[in-house]
Amino acid sequence: MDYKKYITTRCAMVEEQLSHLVPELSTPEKVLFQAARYSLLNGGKRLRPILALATAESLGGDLKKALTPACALEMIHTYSLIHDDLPCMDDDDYRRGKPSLHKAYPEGLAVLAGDFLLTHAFEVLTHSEQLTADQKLRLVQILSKQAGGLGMIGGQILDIESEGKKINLEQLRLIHHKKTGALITASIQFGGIMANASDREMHLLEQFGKEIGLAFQIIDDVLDVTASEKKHGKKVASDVTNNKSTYVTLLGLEQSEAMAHSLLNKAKDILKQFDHDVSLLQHLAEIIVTRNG
Ligand code: GRG
Repeated sequence: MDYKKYITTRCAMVEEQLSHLVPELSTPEKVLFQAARYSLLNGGKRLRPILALATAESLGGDLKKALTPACALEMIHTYSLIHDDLPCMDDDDYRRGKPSLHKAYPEGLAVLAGDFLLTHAFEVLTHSEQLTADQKLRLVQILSKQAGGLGMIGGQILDIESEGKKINLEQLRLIHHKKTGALITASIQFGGIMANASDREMHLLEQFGKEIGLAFQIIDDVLDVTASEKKHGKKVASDVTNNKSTYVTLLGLEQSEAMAHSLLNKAKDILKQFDHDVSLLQHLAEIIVTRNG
């Protein structure tokens, strides 16, 4: 399989569907939709939807049916970035090389655009005609748990509480598991639900998601230090200037990369337990760990 082509084609499908799900309006609410589209259609990697689609396709699910749930994941991801950039959070002026939403639009509108994308993710999930009622329920359960108070938002709170404090590796692992890993795990679980995976497969998918979710964040910490400002779309080493503990500040670059590779190996071992051909997932996991931007 041409993996590069797989990513490009799925990325284009996701972007087309996102544009359809959050359209340009001519009603009085149009500025809200415009602001949401500014962030949503602003050239992210689309990692989470691609992981969901790849998991669904690898396990025999239907690509078209999986598209809207995959987009719901990207809406949640985008809302988290919009809110994370706000002055009351990380106060980042740039995202993906462009002004953050609250810099391009009034701050209150940025808050509301984030709120809208969070709410809209659940609306599109429950309206998705091609899903069974059971699938919709399970997707809503997974997304609300992984993005919620003990998942992504919980991770953000732990992160805020840890600022300026010395934390150990175990505390940092927990923050990353929740803040970043939970939504990546949800993406993999979404693929399983769309493919009607067995309980055993769902369990394996969850374990796989946890390993690559953490590996993704460790590499993000590494790239924060090593990547150029242009490639990463934000100030280099912003974690360090923000006085945040990261894998790199706790372990150094070399050991952080080694840890990400060790997680990748664990993830690959989990994939070996599937009866289906899951080589696509293996390659995506490798890309996550070896990426340079
Ligand atoms: C609910 C306010 C709020 C925050 C939740 C997820 C999160 C916590 C904040 C987002 C900020 C952040 C740096 C999270 C770590 C995860 C991460 C590396 C996000 C960037 O994801 P990519 O690289 O982004 O997939 P693109 O731009 O490619 O979509």
